Amino acid sequence: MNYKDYVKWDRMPTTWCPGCAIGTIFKQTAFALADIGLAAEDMAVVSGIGCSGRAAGYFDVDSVHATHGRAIPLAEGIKRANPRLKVIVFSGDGDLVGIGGNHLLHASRRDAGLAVICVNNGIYGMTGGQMAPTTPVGEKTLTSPHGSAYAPLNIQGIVTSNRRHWYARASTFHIAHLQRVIREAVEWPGFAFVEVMGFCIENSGRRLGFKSGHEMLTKLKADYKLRPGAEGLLGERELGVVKHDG
Ligand SMILES: Cc1ncc(C[n+]2csc(CCOP(=O)(O)OP(=O)(O)O)c2C)c(N)n1
Ligand SMILES: [Mg+2]
Repeated sequence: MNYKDYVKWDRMPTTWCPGCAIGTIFKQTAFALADIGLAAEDMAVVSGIGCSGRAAGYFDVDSVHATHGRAIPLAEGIKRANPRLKVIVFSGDGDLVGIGGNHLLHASRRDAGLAVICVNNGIYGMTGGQMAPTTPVGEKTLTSPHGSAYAPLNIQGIVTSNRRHWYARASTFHIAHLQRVIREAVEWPGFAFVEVMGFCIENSGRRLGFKSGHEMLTKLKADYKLRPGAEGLLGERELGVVKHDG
């Protein structure tokens, strides 16, 4: 298989802004699918609403663009109706962790057999850059002009609080690692969650003083380090996998 087999080329170019992180994550997902050699008829992709949520419409496989926050339960329904399918959720932090947060709690608790790829740009991007549960403390957004007063939700903590779990943190800059963990998430039989540190230049970065998406990519390179080995939870700025198959 070739990554091009998973893309609806007649829908290119995407609606994503130049310099957006989502395209990179979308492409690395297609690379990972090609690497596994997954046939289109053996999978489904589900997205929620948001810029990241547009991804479902660009994969050339059976896909659903769910209502806001409901990608995970819709995907779980597909999986339960047809357990043979690999069901992949590709959506944003606001969709999966904000409005859809309750579904994240319970699908991970039930160890639903889904691979969830979460584009974490720290904001509600599509609607203009409002503060999200993932916004770093002190960060200025459209709705926190003096900086967010709250610490972001600990997604790793939520997922790993379940006995059997699989969680990865990846970044849009570290693409070889990103592709590897997406592959592993798709192959994991239970609930697998990939938190991909991304960014949004137009509705967040410019407000923070960045001039281009490339500058934001460079910041990811400086901020995040790959963790060798697999002992314990990931530190705040570490990329890697935390799993327990028990
Ligand atoms: C029920 C409902 N509430 C609010 C909205 C408005 N809305 C559309 S996209 C979005 C935020 C999406 O954020 P995220 O999932 O982080 O995606 P991003 O655009 O950042 O990739 C919101 C609040 C909606 N479409 N439906
Ligand atoms: Mg977002």
